[in-house]
Amino acid sequence: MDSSGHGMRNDRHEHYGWTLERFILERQREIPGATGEFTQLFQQLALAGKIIASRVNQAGLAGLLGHTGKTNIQGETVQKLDEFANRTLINCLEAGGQACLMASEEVDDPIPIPTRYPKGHYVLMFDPLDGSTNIDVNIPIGTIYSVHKRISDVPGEPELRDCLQPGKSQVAAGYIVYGSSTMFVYTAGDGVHGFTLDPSVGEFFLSHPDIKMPERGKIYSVNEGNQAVWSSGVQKWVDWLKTPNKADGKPYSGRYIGTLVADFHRTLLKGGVFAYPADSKNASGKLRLLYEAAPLALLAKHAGGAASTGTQDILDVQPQHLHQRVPLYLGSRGDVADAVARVNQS
Ligand code: AFP
Repeated sequence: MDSSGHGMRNDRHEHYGWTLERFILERQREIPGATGEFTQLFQQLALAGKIIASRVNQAGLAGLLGHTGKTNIQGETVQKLDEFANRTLINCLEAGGQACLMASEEVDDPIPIPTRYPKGHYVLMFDPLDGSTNIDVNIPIGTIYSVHKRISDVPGEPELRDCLQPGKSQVAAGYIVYGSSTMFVYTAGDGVHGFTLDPSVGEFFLSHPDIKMPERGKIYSVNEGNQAVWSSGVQKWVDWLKTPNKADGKPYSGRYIGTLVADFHRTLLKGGVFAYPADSKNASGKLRLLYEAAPLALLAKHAGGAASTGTQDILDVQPQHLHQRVPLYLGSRGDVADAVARVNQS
């Protein structure tokens, strides 16, 4: 029996047949009073992921490359696949009866559930297609999602404050990465688990149970094109990472994909540190708290890693508005601790 208590050994053959749905269902059965609503929410998320993966794979053939001509609330160009992914997530989740409110990187305000559908307890926030500037060049992209329980009174309409909860209140979070294979990774507070899509069967199968991030890694991931606008603390930290003065006499290796999901997926499996620091042009960095930093911080925490703004645990940050940005240092616990100590030195 492994640490999950589910009688599964860390042996891929032992997992064969364990779909995402079965895995979540079995875990929910162990929770007294669980209604199945959470399992159904994840079925809908997985369905959206499969539809988006299928379109991503065919994008060059289906006329889905390129932009729509619109700009989103972030001032970024909306790609055709951004719009498709956003619509797919809303369509799959609004009718299920598990969500009461949604929010998306692509939509200015919270997205209500149409009155014709029942409302559940969950608040779902997502970045429908992270890394969209990489779509046209066939580099991995992803979907990030964050799940909270509503805090406003029932009955009554859900409110903005249901979205503006700190990361530590998330009941689940995860991502879907559309890479050389499509993977669905999630945590509901009991470990971090990864599932790989078998496109011939159309199911996500358990492939990476109970992922643990190494305590330290050998890779740093940051956009060094921003060096001129970094604080001297950030510059010195990155210089230190590149200096061969570590215990093994080697510098860290640099890897930067420019899709947060893909850079995080590598960091989760191999360890190291990803950063998008504040800089003199963007006092809060670039990445969004609610549907980028906070969900990945929850995954990092439950895999043994850490996430910080440089001065505060990401999971403790109280959001003030929906599309708030936040500086981010994310990854192996030891590497994030080094980053926090060094970027704060003058
Ligand atoms: P896009 O979705 O606009 O490509 O932005 C991706 C992203 O939000 C995140 O996925 C990357 O880590 C980060 O921005 C890359 O930003 P830079 O291009 O400034 O390095």
